[in-house]
Amino acid sequence: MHNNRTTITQYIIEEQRHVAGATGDFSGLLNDVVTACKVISNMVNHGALVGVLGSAGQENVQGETQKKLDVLSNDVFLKSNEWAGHLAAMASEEMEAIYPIPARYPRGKYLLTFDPLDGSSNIDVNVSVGTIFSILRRPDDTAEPTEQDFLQPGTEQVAAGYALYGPSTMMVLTTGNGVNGFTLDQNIGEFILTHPGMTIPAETREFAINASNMRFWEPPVRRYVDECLAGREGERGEDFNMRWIASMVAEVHRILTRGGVFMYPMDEKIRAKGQGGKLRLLYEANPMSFIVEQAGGAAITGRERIMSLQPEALHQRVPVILGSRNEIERIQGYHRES
Ligand code: AHM
Ligand code: MG
Repeated sequence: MHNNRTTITQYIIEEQRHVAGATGDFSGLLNDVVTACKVISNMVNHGALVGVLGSAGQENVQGETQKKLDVLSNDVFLKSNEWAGHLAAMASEEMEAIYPIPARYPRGKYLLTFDPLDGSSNIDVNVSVGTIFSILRRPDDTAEPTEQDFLQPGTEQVAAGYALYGPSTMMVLTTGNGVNGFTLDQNIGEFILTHPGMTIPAETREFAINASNMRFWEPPVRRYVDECLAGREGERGEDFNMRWIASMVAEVHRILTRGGVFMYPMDEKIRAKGQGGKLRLLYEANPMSFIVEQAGGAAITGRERIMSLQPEALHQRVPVILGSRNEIERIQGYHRES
């Protein structure tokens, strides 16, 4: 029975065969990333179980456990990906500075950025979390890797993906040739291709936004959401459904599965903090935009395409509005009119 199933390893190697001049470096790197996600999946299951069962002193222990899981996941990613010689450096949402590959290992031509445990505030309530990653080519093979090397627009990404630690653990991947989804078979410890050629329906009647920020929203976002909420009686003439998981990986996965719109837009509260948005360009916005666009959707800041932005800093934050193409075009139109 297993012979009829495509494992992620097999998929990665077969993909590589279509790339002229491929050396196996990229396949090796993706395999290491997959291994890291399997280890994190295992840790998350264990951590959530401890959290759910804890009673006395739950808050303290939970607080520490959660923090520990963020740090542990980060460490797993570093350790899994530093040794093989495919990378020159890594950058993570959890680390202030970039992580050049230590001198005891060979250095390769790729750069890896990641958010090791996105939505980690959901851990203590046993709701889905995920890992997001992106692979870039190193612009200059000779010099010591620098932060500047990572400041490439999203259009330069070689691959991006996420692992979703939900009721089942899934890995969703793009190498710029569509989007494929894999489910972890816990019995054999392998991701199996279960969702080939994932596409986002262009039409949707479902949106996701943290509505507690409504009073801070800018007019175009308010206009869009007001119309959705007006439903059948309003301008759209149809009822809309709403979801908010507070776990971007789970939201994007839902959109890849049945369509929808996800928004973490610019608002007055974010602006007052002097930030450019809530979500990080290099670890969250760009990889998710690459996946969403490859699945036929769209991803914008409001006015601009996210993947066209020239990053200015490693931890830069941007507004994110992504999902079903027709709705995103409508929201972009509202921004242009305002
Ligand atoms: P994190 O990287 O610190 O986990 O934050 C990112 C998460 C996203 O997954 C999610 O969309 C968002 O933060 C939720 O924010 P909020 O709690 O404001 O609704
Ligand atoms: Mg995050």
